[in-house]
Amino acid sequence: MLKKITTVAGVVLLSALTACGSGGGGGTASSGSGTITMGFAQVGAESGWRTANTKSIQDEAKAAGIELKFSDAQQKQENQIKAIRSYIQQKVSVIAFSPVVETGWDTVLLEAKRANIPVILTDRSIDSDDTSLYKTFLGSDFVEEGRRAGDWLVANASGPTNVVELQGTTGAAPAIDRKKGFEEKIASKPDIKVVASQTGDFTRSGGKQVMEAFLKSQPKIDVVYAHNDDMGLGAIEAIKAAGKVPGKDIKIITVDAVKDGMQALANGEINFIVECNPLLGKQLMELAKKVVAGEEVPNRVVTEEGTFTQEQAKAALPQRQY
Ligand code: GZL
Repeated sequence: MLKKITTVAGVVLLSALTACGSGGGGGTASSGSGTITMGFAQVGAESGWRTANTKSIQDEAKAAGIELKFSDAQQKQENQIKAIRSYIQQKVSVIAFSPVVETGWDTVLLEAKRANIPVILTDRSIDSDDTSLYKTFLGSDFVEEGRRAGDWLVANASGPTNVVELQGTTGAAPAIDRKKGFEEKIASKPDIKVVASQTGDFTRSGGKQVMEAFLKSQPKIDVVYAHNDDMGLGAIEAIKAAGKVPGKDIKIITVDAVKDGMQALANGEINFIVECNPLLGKQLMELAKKVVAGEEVPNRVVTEEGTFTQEQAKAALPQRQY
């Protein structure tokens, strides 16, 4: 009995000591075997882009030998904050997350800082005056993505052009910035007007519901500008149900370039896609190793991405990873 209890106690004690021994004060905490542990708080699983982003992070953590603790917040900020607090308590080596919205992070990130656990922002950034709360931000330039969408429309619109906009999640950096970049560019052509703009929350169902309402309320719609492919694909369903031809009667511009979006582009139902690269995993793990080792990293790491026309989509589809 004693041996058994000792063994059990021994195991508990050993694992506790291992955890405590390596985790004292966080920061360089690891699983005890020198392995880096990363706590990742993901936004959710709202879109094809997010699915590809999650796979990239999980695959690249494995490839890098980083022990990944992963959570899905179902697009709720309070769930991301809970996950970050849990990672702090577990004394992970590093925390990474994609902030679902730009604001409301200072308190929990201060807790991570006081626990000496470095934080990396990935995909989306935060709007905070205190840039000491995170080591770096790895992700796209969403304003530039909006500009690219606006540039295409300015080059391809003729005469009065009514645009309806399907915005991403309210308060999210990509929604705020893609709107900003697009408006900056179409301002050069007063004939182009955004006659309606509403959030579809980056989901296919959200895009479909909002587009159904726009089709009922707007006498003339020439273009849909959707902040991601999934909302654009939902809009296609609504446009077809209204007896119109997507890509012809109503032109569609989206952002992401995930496989379903690229297929619709190749089929002529979408007219132009601005790429937003979700494959951030490899860069994230390289940054994490540097940050845990106390090495300097750039404040900002911008991902490479392009744009696609219908012809370019046909050529690119066979090689697309996501
Ligand atoms: C952009 C990312 C956005 C995608 C959407 O980096 O945050 O969130 O464009 C996703 O598809 O839902």
